[in-house]
Amino acid sequence: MQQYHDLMRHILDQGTLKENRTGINTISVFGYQMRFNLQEGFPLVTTKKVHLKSIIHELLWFIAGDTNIRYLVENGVNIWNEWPFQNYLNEKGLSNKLPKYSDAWKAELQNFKEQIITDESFAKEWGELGPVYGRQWRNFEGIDQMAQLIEDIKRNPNSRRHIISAWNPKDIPVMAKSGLPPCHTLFQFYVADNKLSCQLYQRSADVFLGVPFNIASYALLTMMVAQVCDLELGDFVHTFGDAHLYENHLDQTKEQLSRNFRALPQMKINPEVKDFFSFKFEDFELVNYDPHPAIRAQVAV
Ligand code: DHF
Ligand code: TMP
Repeated sequence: MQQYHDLMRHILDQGTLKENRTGINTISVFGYQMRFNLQEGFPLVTTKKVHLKSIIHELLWFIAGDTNIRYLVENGVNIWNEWPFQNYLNEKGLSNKLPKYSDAWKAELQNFKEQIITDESFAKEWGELGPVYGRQWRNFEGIDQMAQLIEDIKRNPNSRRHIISAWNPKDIPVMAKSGLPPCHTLFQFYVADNKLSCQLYQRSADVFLGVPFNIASYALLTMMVAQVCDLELGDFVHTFGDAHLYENHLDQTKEQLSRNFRALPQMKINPEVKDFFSFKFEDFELVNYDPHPAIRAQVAV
């Protein structure tokens, strides 16, 4: 995880102060690349505890083509709640009455989550993030990019066209309403020496909160594709546009940088699964993960 720490240090040393739509400023750099050899272990950050369960469920949710937070909330994954909740407060005219993170706001969020789980029509109306990742991966203007990609890798591994784009210009204004235009924008697979590599272009990266999730998610996706295509593991290459640290994450970042690395864990995937769309949560097991304690930080909505 040296590379992740190098990125945080690089931003602290070289970053420029920048304003953005969230109201919390960042220090930011433009253009950066990391590379993880997936044979060296599963690249899950060890200098703070990262909640892998959320990452696995989120990835399975993308792959299923789902864009409603209901599946996530049902499975105890709360990483996407605040965007539809904010939209709900705005539409109901409540956003001024409930200051963010106040006790009343927290109680209303709890109530919102319960309604998402118990009331299907409420979930349909308020839990939808719009045409985000799941939709674009599985149904980009009618194209199932994910299914085509798996077939193409099997049939023509040497192709230089193994690409999935979540960036659909027509849908960007709709996504901006209840969710976010995709941060992990485009990814490409590459086969050489019977090994599968993946490169992600991430246009915008919250390096303290989002990036540990993004690395683990794409590492896992690469392992799943490799398994169903009978390939060995190569590299995950992570390329960034605007890579930033929010100002309210700087103390946490310095705390994390003061910690020592630990050995990477291993990810075990049920070897029986040969159909990409049949993976279930129970097919994944992380072993030997011994991280430092979690470090809390607030996400900029
Ligand atoms: N907006 C911003 N500003 N940053 C993000 O990283 C981000 N990520 C999104 C959506 N919008 C975003 C989706 N992914 C957390 C991690 C990833 C994520 C959203 C939120 C997060 O809050 N992680 C905490 C708690 C994890 C948990 O409860 O499972 C963490 O400490 O890692
Ligand atoms: P933006 O749309 O204004 O760029 O804001 C998106 C923020 O969310 C930005 O800080 C990047 C962050 N983010 C990640 O780092 N990883 C993710 O997977 C997602 C969805 C968002």
